[in-house]
Amino acid sequence: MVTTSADTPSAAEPLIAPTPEQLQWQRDGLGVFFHVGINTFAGKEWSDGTVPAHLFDPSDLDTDQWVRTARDLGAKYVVLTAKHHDGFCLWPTATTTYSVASSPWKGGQGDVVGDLAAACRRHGMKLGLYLSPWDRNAPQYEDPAVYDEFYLAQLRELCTNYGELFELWFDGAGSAGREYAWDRIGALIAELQPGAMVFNMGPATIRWVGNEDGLAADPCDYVTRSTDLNNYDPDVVELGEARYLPPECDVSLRRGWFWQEGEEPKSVPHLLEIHDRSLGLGANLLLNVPPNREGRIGEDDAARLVEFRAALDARFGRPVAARLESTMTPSGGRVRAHLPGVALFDHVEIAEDITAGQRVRSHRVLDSDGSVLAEGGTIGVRRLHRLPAAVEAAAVIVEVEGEGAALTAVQVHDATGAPVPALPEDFRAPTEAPID
Ligand code: FUL
Repeated sequence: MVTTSADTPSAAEPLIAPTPEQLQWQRDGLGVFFHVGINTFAGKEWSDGTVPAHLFDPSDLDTDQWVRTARDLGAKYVVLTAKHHDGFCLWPTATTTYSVASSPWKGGQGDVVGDLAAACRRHGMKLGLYLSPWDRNAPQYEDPAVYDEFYLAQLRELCTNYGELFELWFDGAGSAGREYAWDRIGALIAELQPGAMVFNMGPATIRWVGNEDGLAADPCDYVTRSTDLNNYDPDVVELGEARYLPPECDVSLRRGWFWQEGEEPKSVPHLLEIHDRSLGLGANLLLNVPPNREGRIGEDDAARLVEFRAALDARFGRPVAARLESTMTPSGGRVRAHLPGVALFDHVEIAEDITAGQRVRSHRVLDSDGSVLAEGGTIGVRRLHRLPAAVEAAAVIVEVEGEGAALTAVQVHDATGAPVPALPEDFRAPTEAPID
């Protein structure tokens, strides 16, 4: 059911355990999004399905370079726009001629999805695919029953021919008011890719965080009764029941999702802020790094990611892990985290045991004198606190509230010398639909 009233997450939600696949996906944390397609060559964010297929002609498409770039950033998975809203397919589908098979690239014999799947296998990277439900090229789109068959056939090709998929991305843009054959889509995924995470629509197992700035909020609840449909319509999808759907924060390295002339990668301080407010709040981060018209990650983007990785390593590359001594009560408790000795630190990272569900509702980090160093709501798979000033101590205390809660790890980081980033004034992505 779709309504336009947001559902506020409640502390009284039932305890729901993640599946092993959800838990793994949450632990993996960081993914890289690749938006590439006919729009890359048309210089558009959205196109309407009429841009001729012959424009798709990358001169040096190199999926190994994409995957190496993602791997070197620390990503555990990648997601490719196999088909965006324009309907152009990056694999030689039997369902339409609007695909790479009608392009001059590799003489019409190429398969971007296949190349990326092979590169992922070579580099130990997990693969996700985005298949836009909204299709502006397929004439069948006007007839839902016919389009459902067409879409299911496309999904079957992707779920059959490219090995194990880690994530299937169903983008709600353009789909306000439209119902798809979610029962059959769910059955097909259960048959062919039962381990894949399903993004935000139909038989979803993960959800969109609700903005395209890459930012989660506190509390970062894993159990919800509703999801936001897309960035352009106010629709909220009511699920009718509480479900375990951890959020994924998506954001582009550049202003647009597709590579566009003249755009620049976000600054390292901006990327660090995104890191702390997505992964650091217990959400996943899917950072879009769009291949250019050569079919490569451009040098400026690749260099920025290397700088970002170096900045992360400078902050979090030398963690000091604590030994935990817990005194728990049924409603929460107190964990004394003993460091191996006196340490200087300015970040504290905490992880909660979420195997049976997310339990911590609020928490405080104290020093041995009882002074509050940091406080917040949820902890979840990971929670990062940036302290206002560096602290020298041999232990910290974490007080938690939440029935049956338990912590699995506390570690501290010394980012001394690494400047604390500030979020740029103009950090927000445009929320209006891109102009064709
Ligand atoms: C949006 C789409 O309309 C954008 O083009 C992009 O694919 C983004 C990830 O999702 O809703």
